[in-house]
Amino acid sequence: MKCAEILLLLLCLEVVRFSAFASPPSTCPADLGKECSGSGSDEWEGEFFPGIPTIKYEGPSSKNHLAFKWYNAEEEILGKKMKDWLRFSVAFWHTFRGSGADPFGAPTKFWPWEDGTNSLAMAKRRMRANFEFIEKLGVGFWCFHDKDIAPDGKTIEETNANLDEVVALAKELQGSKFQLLWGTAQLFLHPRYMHGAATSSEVGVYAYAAAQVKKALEVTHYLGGQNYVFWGGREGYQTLLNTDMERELNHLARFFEAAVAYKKKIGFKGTLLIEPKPQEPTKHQYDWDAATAANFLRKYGLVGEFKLNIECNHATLSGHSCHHELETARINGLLGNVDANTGDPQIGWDTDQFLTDIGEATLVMLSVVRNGGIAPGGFNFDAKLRRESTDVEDLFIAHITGMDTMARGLRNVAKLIEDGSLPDLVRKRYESFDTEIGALIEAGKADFELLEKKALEWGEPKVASGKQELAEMIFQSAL
Ligand code: XLS
Ligand code: NI
Ligand code: NI
Repeated sequence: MKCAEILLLLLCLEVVRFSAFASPPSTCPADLGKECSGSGSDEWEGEFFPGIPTIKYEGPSSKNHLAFKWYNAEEEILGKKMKDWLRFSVAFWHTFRGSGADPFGAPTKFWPWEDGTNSLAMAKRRMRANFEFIEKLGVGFWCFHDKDIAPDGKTIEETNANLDEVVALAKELQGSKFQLLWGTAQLFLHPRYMHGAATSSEVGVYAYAAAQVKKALEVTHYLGGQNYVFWGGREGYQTLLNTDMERELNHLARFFEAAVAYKKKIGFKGTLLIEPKPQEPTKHQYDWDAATAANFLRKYGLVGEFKLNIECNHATLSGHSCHHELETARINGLLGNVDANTGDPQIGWDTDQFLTDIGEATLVMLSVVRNGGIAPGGFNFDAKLRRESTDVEDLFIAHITGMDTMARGLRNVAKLIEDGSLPDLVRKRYESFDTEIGALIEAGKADFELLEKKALEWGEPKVASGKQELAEMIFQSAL
């Protein structure tokens, strides 16, 4: 391979990693600190989405692709309005910065309001488009990374000033109608973060990341954010041969402690969330899965300060189901938010597709209902259009299907609860523990001598069928 070809290949590989975070055909990529100029004005004539009506609920028989068939925001299910169970949120980075680029191809999305720049004017225009979008879609929440919404300046001060300008507009557009589900700092695109941010081997990078998170916490607080997310984009390693894992994990914990202290200092009441992911972009990320993150929080005495943001696609990458990750978080009192997306069974990476599998959505909602809901968390659509989907209306269709799928999941859980045979089956499996000796075991009062006495008395125990197929039959009949 010639040198130029190798360079091109490397560049392409970069594009896939950041495709969700890069701007559409831009001469000035986000976060590279270049000076960018756009058309100079954030004005936009008329609507961003002309011809798209406010999306309404029309019921399962509707053939209108711009209507909800299952999601009826005000309808009460299991004692709560659907909108309060689901608390849907649009992810700014996918919906407004997703370019459609992949390792082998350039961006494909050229939204009419984009002018091809990463200017401040463009950032403001995009923010206006965001609020028109969520209003028409009937979603109450949005999420962002600092770098999605405002261009970098030449210095930290200039970057912060740009962010302040866009955030002031966002606050105005939010009004009292919309809420920020969560904010986060993007600590993975810029080359300075190539070894990680809080786990970088360079102290200057650690400090830079701290300055960035400090600012992101401030603007999240200013926007009334209900949560703040830490996804450790490059907090991990490529090889242990050059890595002091113990030292890096200690640094990560110190970083989180400092974030907790600063949150308290500024009076931010939102929940801090860690979003586990096993790998990609690094070979091994420290927040591998829910159990690993829970263990980390316990080791460093951070339980009580953090919860988890479970992303379904990350769950499958870690070799678990989303249901497993949600249950692990739930039983540890750590279920905070869901990044509602899914992967592809044949592609082993974070494809960030909208979740459209009704069975999967029902399993997700089983955990959420058992948890009594996830407020102040919600369902953030960390999902993007396929590269080949290039119509503006595709943005609506994707979200509508994602929302309808979760709504069907919720409706199915209500059916399962009403029917009662699945919880009954589970309860029956454990009923031998409802006995006197079972209660002693569960209370931690049955020692080995007592249990040996019982075993001698009872002899060979009878073991009942697990009834898996029956459980599957009951589950499936609710779909
Ligand atoms: C990437 C993550 C990211 C976080 C926010 O895989 O899902 O999008 O949700 O930084
Ligand atoms: Ni995510
Ligand atoms: Ni992800």
